[in-house]
Amino acid sequence: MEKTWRWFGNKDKIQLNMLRQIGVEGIVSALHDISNGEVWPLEDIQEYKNHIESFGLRWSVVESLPVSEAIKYAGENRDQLIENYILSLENLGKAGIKTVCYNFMPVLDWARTDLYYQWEDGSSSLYFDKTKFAYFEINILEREGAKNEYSEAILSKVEAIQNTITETEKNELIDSVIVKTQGFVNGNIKEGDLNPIQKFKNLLSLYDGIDKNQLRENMKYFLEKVMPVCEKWNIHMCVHPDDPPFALLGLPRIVTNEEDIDWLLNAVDNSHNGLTFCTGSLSAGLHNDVPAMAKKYASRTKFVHLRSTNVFDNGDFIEADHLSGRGKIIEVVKVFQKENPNLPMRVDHGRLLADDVDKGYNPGYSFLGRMLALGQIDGVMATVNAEFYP
Ligand code: DNO
Repeated sequence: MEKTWRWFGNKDKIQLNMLRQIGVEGIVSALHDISNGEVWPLEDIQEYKNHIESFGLRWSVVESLPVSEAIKYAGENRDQLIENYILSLENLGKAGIKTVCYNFMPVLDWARTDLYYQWEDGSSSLYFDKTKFAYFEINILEREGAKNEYSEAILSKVEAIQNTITETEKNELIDSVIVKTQGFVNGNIKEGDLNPIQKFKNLLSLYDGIDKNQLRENMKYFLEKVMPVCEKWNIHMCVHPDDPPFALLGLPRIVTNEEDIDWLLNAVDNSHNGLTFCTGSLSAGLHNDVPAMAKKYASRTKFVHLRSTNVFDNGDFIEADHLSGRGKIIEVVKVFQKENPNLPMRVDHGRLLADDVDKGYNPGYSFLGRMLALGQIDGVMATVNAEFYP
């Protein structure tokens, strides 16, 4: 697979000249300064692409061209927003960029409660603490009905948190769940936004009355509209699985398991309607057998994210070392190296290691942590290649 790296543009603390030295071939990026819903102008795309190429790299994948909330909940202006999306795709096509990653998760792009969960060796990683998340939605968001979705055991722990949590810890939790993990991926809430909780509640209310079937219909509507421009320019739309792949905050989730993926690939049965196969997101659902899914969806997979997780009995999950855990990356690499050795792949989420600390990297996007993972996966790919393509 092509070794790619997610880069957040010139504001990224990791600069392009650092990447070729560690074996990176392609860049995964987006025009992060353009607001969600606006058209990406051809000149801006071209300029960004030239900049990447001047470092001997290529712009392999767009991640993400964000799907505006109103497209997902079918707001009044959805056709205009889809029209803008099509124009952005047209411009990407003209510039020769053919792989576009996006997601169809309502409100929250991805969810973690801890950004610096300490490992025994002093490094840290992202973590999803189910009890803290329950506390967030029950006591901070005060979401109606949230309590009914948790077991007695969790509810009593939530009460214990309520009795001991400090104001600082509370703000940190809000920041982790809806601010720090969202802004840098063009999510709904950014650092510096006033009253993020109220803003978040307003966003949630946009989905009142929208169930799983309705969200599926909205996704189908969107995909059917964008397929013609994708066919024209041979662009692959690659939906990212929901992270984590289970229901949260009472919102519908529609890319969580085989049944969902079968539905979406069949609903718009066009090879340009493809998948971002994210071993990390899928592995956080105990219902998913990741290597089996890789085999099943190999031909519709157009982009790969490699990371892994371990899920605990209490419902928490941690980002595992890339070669261990439920992601079963070694097996997955075998599947994709056989199917399509040119597939763009990026290592996803690394730990914060050694000198990474205090560099101010975006959560999950450390330098040394990802570099270590890329080295590990490079080794796996070389071993698999030696077997398959001697
Ligand atoms: C987080 C990422 C997500 C992902 C988008 C794709 O690290 O996995 O932000 O890029 O959901 O649209």
